[in-house]
Amino acid sequence: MCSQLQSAMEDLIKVFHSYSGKEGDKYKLSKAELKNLLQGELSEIFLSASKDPMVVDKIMSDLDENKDGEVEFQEFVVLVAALTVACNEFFINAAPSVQKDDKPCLQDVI
Ligand SMILES: [Ca+2]
Repeated sequence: MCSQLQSAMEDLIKVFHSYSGKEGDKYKLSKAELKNLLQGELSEIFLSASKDPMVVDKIMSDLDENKDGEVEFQEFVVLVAALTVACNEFFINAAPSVQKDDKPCLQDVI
């Protein structure tokens, strides 16, 4: 059986591939695929992305380090890591007052 962290890593890969495999390069996210991933998986955080198409452009250009117009897994995990770090800081700061059934979520961070 996989450890918790290993299955989280596996999930990260699976989620990426389930969106990246829709068109073009199977292992890279096109802008449309990135938009679908943000809306499907991170909608609480990037809710405004659906209203403002420039938000997806901005995230795309921030993530696309090698400027090939697509986001590969390596570039994608940078976003996930940054969000996870922000979330961790929020948990640390909020820890003393947080109730068990009132856990902060990613959308409270941004
Ligand atoms: Ca790229």
